[in-house]
Amino acid sequence: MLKRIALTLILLSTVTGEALAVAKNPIVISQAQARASVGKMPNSAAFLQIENRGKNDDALLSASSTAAERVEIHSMNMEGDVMKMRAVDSLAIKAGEKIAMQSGHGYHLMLMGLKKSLKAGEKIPVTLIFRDAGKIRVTADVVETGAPAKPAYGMHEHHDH
Ligand SMILES: [Cu+2]
Repeated sequence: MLKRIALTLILLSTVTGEALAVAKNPIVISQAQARASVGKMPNSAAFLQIENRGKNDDALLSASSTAAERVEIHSMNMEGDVMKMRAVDSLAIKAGEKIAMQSGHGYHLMLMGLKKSLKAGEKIPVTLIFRDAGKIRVTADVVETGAPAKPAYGMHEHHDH
C-alpha cells in the first residue's frame, strides 16, 4: 500500500513538473543550426525555429554565444534586386506563431567575431533572451554550408559591420 502511494506521488510530481515547465515556458526552440565558417571568415550565421505556444505575444530581444563575440538578430530582404541584411532590435513572435529562420530570406542570427572557426559536426551553445519567456539556452549543431545557402552567405561576407 505504501509502495503504491509512493509511486503515485512520484508520478504526480513528474506530471506536475512537466506541466509547470510548459506553462512556464511557452517559447519552444527547435532545429538550432549554425553554419560552418568558411576560411578565416570572422562571422557566420545561425538558424532556429521559434514557436510561441503561449497565449501572449513575445519577442526575442537578444542572443549570445560563447562561440562569438556577439550575436545579432538580422533580417534579410530583397530591395529591388539586391539582398539587404540588417540588424534588428528585436524579433516579435505572436501568440501561436512559429518563425522558421532560414538562409537567404527572413531572419537569422549573425555570429559576429567567431572565437574560432566553426566546423561541421561541432556544437555551440546559444542563449536567447525573450522579453517575457526570459532566458532560453539551446545547442546549435554546426552544419556544412549547403549549396542553396551560398548566395546568402556571400552577402554576409561582404556585409560591412
Ligand atoms: Cu546576417
